[in-house]
Amino acid sequence: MAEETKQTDETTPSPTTKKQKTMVEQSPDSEWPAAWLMPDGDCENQKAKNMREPNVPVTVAELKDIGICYWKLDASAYDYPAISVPWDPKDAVDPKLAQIRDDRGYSYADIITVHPEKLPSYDDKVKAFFEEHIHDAEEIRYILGGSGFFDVRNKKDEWVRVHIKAGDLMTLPEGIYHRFTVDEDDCIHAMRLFIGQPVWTPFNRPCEEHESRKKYVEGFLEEKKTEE
Ligand code: KMT
Ligand code: NI
Repeated sequence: MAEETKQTDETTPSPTTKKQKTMVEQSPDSEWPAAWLMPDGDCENQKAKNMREPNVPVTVAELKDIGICYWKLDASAYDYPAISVPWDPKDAVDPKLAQIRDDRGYSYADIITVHPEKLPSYDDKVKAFFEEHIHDAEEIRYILGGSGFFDVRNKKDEWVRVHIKAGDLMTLPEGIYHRFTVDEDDCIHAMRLFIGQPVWTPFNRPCEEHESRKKYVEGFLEEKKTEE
């Protein structure tokens, strides 16, 4: 009994620890970015909105159900470097960002500017970000300026397009199939956070046998057998 009631406040924070007491709550549904289903098949222009006709919005509940987390911050109230550089998350002046960092153990950050004049080999990079892939860690992006689309697969394996912009801090769970593109404004300024040493390696689909994929499928996609 004593074990179970022990205070956990002084343990190392971790996103997988359920009984955190002081976690920053995710933002209310009304603040989440717009999301919609993309048409089936390949898209001609990855930077266009690619909505279905008529549009099929995707709810926050559906996004949460596939493991996405979201916090709205005020990116314009603080200064961040404008170019691609490592950035020490310990330098977070924004108290909300600092708390999310501590809640979730984010120990590394850098800043990336995806823009034709600021990112070498821009077109190739934009194409590469758009390959469907997973990672063996959570993908954490805090958008400081500009905008873009994160596409994630829903439970029916359809593409859900999420339109992210300044102030959006979104996390994609380890093992989820996803891709990214700038929108037609061709500019996004983002902070990439990480727990420990960053490994951005993408594993392109198909990678059903990858441990991270198996863990994701088991945790998020397979029906739980405990209900009945
Ligand atoms: C990614 O993982 O696709 C990126 O880092 C793209 C730029 S950040 C929005
Ligand atoms: Ni990725």
